[in-house]
Amino acid sequence: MPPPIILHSPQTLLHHSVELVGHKLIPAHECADRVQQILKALADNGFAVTECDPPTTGITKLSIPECIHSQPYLKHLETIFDQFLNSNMVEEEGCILPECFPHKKLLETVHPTAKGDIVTGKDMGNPELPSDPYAHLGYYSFDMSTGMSKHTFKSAIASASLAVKAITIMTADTFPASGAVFALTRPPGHHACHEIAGGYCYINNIAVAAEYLLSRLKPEPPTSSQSRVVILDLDFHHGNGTQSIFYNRREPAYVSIHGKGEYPYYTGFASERGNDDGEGYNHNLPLPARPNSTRNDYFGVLDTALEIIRETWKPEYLLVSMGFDTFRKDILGGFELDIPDYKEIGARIRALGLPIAVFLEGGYEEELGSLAVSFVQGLTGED
Ligand code: OKP
Ligand code: ZN
Repeated sequence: MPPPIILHSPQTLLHHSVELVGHKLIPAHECADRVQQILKALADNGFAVTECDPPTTGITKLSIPECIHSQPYLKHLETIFDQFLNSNMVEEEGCILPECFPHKKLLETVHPTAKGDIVTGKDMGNPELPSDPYAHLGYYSFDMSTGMSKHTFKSAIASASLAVKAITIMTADTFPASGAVFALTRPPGHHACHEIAGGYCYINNIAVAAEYLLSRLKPEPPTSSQSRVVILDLDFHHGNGTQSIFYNRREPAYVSIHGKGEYPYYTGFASERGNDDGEGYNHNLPLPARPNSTRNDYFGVLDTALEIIRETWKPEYLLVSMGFDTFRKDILGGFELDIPDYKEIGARIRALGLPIAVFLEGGYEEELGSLAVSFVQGLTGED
């Protein structure tokens, strides 16, 4: 198999942020250097990378459907930093963080029907939103790790555009039947809900990609228990955003392996199986973080996930949220996985024999480049 087509856009490097750890404000672990490390390691190992910049006009310009992110949310992402800047609430080079969130329990007495939780991703009732920029920032985010700076929106759009580009490539007639494409999406996406940013994520890249892919398939719905598109989420953290966006739908189906009881804490339980048409099409496989699970445990759970995909959902396409924060040394996560294990993961995914599009999520250690190379070698079928 030829190596995966690897996609990168320089505009994804513009975003920078800070995060609150305990009582300290530090540069965000999610930084541009992550992609630089991956690019360097790929180049050192002879893998070619295709550079693309997002088209700003014309029919190829990115359009994000309402079912993925609401228009008011996207407008917020586009304008909030400049609102702070114009009110002298931040400097040009600075970064803004939320102050106050519309917590479910703040709203339930006045909005009894409010379902403001990140499990379902449903709107937080409908409180009147004051014009104060802080009211907007808290309304549209769920944590203190998702600050915004001057070019955050531009990078998020470039990232989602790469994701769409990956689908265009994967669905081309010339694409090999079990080939792969790997989009170096940054900022990541899997925590971003319909109207909430969080976990370093602003636009849900894989959700935008999945919706675009489905819109290109013939409208005929599959029979029986099939789902033509499956999302496999291998980041250490549960992809609450992806889950919530598709929770009521059969396509795409969602399966995730993630640290049990870890960030984002309130989602990712095995009991979350999907609703309505989506019932049974959401599958969470939580696994205790290291040192409370072994490498063998991990590969056992991976095989379970692959079996569900192969035997139950029988998709035509596989989309992968790939986080390298499952690495044993990762600062924000970790299972007992070492560098060569990513090659094995790549090989097992490839063995499904499906066209595969991979999207970068987390991974925060200095070995990130080696982890990505190992994974790409596995996808390529190198031994
Ligand atoms: C994003 B992804 C310190 C804790 C950091 C955010 C973790 C986000 C992970 N402030 N919390 O899934 O890799
Ligand atoms: Zn993660």
